[in-house]
Amino acid sequence: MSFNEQFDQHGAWRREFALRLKLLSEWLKDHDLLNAAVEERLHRLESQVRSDKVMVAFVAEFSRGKSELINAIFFAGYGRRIMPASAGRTTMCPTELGYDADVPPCLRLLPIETRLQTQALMEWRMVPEKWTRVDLDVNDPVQLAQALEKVAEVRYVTHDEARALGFWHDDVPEDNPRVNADGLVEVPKWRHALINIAHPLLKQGLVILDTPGLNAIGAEPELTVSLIPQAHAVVFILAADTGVTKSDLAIWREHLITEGDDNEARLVVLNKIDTLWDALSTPAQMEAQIERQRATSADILGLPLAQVIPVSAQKGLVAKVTGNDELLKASRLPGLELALAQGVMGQRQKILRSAVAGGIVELRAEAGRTIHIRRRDLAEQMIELRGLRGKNTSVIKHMRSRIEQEQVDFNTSGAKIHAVRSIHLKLLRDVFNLLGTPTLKSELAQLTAALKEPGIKLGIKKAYGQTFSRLREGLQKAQSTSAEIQSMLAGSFTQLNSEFGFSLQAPKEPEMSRFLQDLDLIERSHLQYLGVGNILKLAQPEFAERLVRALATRLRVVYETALGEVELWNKSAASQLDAQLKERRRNFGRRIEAIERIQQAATGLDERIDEIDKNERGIDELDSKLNELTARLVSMPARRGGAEEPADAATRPAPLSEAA
Ligand SMILES: Nc1nc2c(ncn2[C@@H]2O[C@H](COP(=O)(O)OP(=O)(O)OP(=O)(O)O)[C@@H](O)[C@H]2O)c(=O)[nH]1
Ligand SMILES: [Mg+2]
Repeated sequence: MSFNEQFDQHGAWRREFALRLKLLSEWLKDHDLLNAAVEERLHRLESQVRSDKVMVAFVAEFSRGKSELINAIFFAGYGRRIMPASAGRTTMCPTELGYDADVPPCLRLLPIETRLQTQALMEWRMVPEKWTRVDLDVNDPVQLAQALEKVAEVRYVTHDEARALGFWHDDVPEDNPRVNADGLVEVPKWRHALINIAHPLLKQGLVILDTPGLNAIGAEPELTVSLIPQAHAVVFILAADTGVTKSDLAIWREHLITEGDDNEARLVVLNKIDTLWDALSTPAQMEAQIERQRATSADILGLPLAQVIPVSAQKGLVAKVTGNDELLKASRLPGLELALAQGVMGQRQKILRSAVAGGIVELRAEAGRTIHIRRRDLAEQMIELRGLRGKNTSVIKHMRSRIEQEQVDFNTSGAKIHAVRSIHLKLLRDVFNLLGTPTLKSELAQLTAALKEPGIKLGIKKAYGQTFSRLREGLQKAQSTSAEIQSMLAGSFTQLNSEFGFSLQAPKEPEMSRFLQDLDLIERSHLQYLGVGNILKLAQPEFAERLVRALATRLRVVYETALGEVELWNKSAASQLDAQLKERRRNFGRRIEAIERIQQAATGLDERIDEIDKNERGIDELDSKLNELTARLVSMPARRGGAEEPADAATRPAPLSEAA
């Protein structure tokens, strides 16, 4: 299966999931099972699946064929070359291709001068008016390709300007860009490009990142510290004829290997194998040559052989455009697509599916609890009413006053429940503080100040280390406070359960270890970036600030996610209480109403018992329907599934209409 097919399939799965989730939510609403926690959970699942993005980054020295490979894999359908690809330096700025339904098809370009300001790239994304916009006509491949030529545009500036923009370093002259006859330095005209087109794969959440060669990557710290580390897959490209050169190795070290990472999501492409095709050699000789280059490259980069894939991007593109199957086979492009589809994408999809399955299980438990209370209430009423059989009016009257007394007692116990809530909220506020924006802001202000200190170059690791260890401490504190809240809740829930016959269950507190891991990864990418020569740039005004702002945008995402989980946890606990209180109040109402009817007519009792009997059966049906609807969401297989899922007719979900 090609990358495109695998992605299509994933898209189909997501659409089906969204539909089924909507049906489930309507069904829950119809049966009054939609409490705040369930609603929040549904909302999260929906947005998790809808907004799931998969970013594949193409990184390499200039002219290795990144853009050509993107054309060959994703855009051959346009019948021509779409991304500019030519000899020498072509792509001058990082270029992200994706799809956002709220924006018309366009190319947006952020001027390079924005680098003179401290805002992080992520922050510029929120300021659309600073970007130059070019509308794109997706039905006109010629216009499309012409417009995209802009990512190759350059400007000529003085040495001072080049220095200020971060492209000129007196201490590392070999990395400096070209100077023209007038003594002006060639720099990219744009800092970043965003292409928004409704390409079928992009519509399904694929984001492609094309990057420029060495110097230009180094000039944008966010590429190293944010964009590339966050990509779900990185394709690193070498030329088959040269193998791993010194500058290839520099890029690999600076951007692609992460200490402690298994580098599983890295694919190395040995491109341009057609340059080894030679009429005087036998196919076996050519094959042996390719295999040799492959083995050497894998060895130098420290990767398993299977992660190094030889292709010819250019011949692959030509073959697809002209429909030449033989050439396509010779280009070996399908082999790369397979590796991308099964390895990287397959992995990513598995993660999403298992996360979603976990959410569904929680949702089932939350909705199931309400069903459980209803069933218990019915059982109690049944006992109560059976006990009234054959009893005289005074017994019935007595029963009524007992229920009313119980109701009064229950209402006054509201104070106890209120007390539980308020202690809970107080502790929760501590957790919110630990994870809130002001805490993060003050930490990062300290780091900026430390980095700006003269002579920091040697102490930089320490400055980062201190900041990160404080951040870690904060997360650990949040974890222990959450554990405290959890055990407090568990205690008071047990008490309420025995006192009022509730079935409250304190939900497990969120696990902070995932966020601690995120911190590690972020710290590593920063240290790695600073470790490879870029430390010199710290001498530059604003560089430290820019770096910390890039750090802040990444950390913010981690903290917001953590905070979101704490909120969900809180909602789950609070809404359980609310739901049980509500059901109990309703139950009192029903019991009194039943007694009233019995008091009025002699036949009332048997009718009521029958009714409860019927209601109990209704509850059983409700429960099994809930099981069915949630189980279907969890076990929904991928059509013609990935290797791990069965996809035969028997396990395939029934048509959607049946679920209604
Ligand atoms: N023979 C041959 N040439 C290729 C192949 N892939 C790319 N090229 C050529 O190599 C040149 C560079 O390709 P690009 O796609 O522009 O390379 P890039 O890595 O994007 O380079 P920058 O944008 O400058 O960073 C172009 O002339 C391509 O046509 C290939 O498989 N075989
Ligand atoms: Mg390019």
